[in-house]
Amino acid sequence: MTAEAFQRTFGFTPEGEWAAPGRVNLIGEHTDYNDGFVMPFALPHTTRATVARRDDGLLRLHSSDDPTGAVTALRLADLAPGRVTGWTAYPAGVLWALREAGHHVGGADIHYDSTVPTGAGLSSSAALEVVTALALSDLYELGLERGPLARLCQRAENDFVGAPTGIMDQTASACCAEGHALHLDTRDLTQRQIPFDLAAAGLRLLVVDTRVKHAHSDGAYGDRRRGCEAGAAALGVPALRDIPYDELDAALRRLEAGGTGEEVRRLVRHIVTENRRVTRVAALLEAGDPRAVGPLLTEGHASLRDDFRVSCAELDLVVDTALDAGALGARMTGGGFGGSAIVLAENASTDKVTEAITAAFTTKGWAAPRVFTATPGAGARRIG
Ligand code: GAF
Repeated sequence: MTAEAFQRTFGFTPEGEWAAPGRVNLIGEHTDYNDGFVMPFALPHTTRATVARRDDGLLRLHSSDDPTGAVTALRLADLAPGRVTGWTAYPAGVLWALREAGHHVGGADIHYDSTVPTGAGLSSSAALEVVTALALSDLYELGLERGPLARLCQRAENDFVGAPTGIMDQTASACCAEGHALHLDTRDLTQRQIPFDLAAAGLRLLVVDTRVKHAHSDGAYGDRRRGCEAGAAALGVPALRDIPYDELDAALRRLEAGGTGEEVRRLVRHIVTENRRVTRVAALLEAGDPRAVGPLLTEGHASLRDDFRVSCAELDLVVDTALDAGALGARMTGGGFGGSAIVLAENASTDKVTEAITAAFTTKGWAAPRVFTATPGAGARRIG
């Protein structure tokens, strides 16, 4: 119980308890910083926060998952980008972003615990940000809507922590609904909740956490982002979202004729084809045909591997092995360079697929991946 852990840590009773989930992205990768479409769903795994307000301008943070067991105390007046490092930068960034946006937020004591796997590309940091923002919005009666709350958390991550991410993960954690995938237009933040009940169709979605995170991933994310922006600028559009699928070939020819290199042209092709895959997956799910989603997942992986170049040997091995073992489709999910892959499979073949993946990792001499079935859970909420 986090309330008991709060009591043990701070010596008094918290005012309430909140939860925010991690996410899996079904389709729409690296499209969110191109004003494009994404379709994540929330995991049942959550980060929980028990919270009490303080009136002395102090923020005290403690987490069951922090092996040091330390309570970090920060003065709100001292919060500034780059000044806080480690996991406490995420909640501190939320406090900073709230105050930057003009909200009257005082101090807080917060205890966290989490079942969201960390370093697995399943948005444990967004869950940490969103649960903090929701708790403070409720306690300080800020009345933040979920969309602006997600934006504020993105600001914390971009400007305080210094990671140039898009809006997908925070919106997924804040806005997803149980039993649904969230179709999000990252340009205007319009949302559609799409029923996503694979069990009813005799299917399962496996998450395969490779347990690797390659060191260059952070820098490579920024490189891809800059490459996409260069592509949009060369095409004279505000964002790659503005290149329709049926104009892709012409756009690529124009880029080549104008001297834009192959690397940027490949990034453009991924974003334009990926936006179309999101639209097609949404249509298939809405038409009640989830099996047909499989090949689009696999196509998305090939595009991320060959065009966007953010996959790695471990993710490719999961995808190839799952397909060989009879999966309907598979792809990496999240930013890439490690983290997790997803596998869509018939109920009856999930054991075979899981065993094949584990065996393939053993053959390579790699640690076994962690595999679980993902069901779409609820978005952030007050739980106590
Ligand atoms: C990471 C980022 F945080 C997201 O904004 C998104 O760009 C994703 O990578 C790739 O789709 O999770």
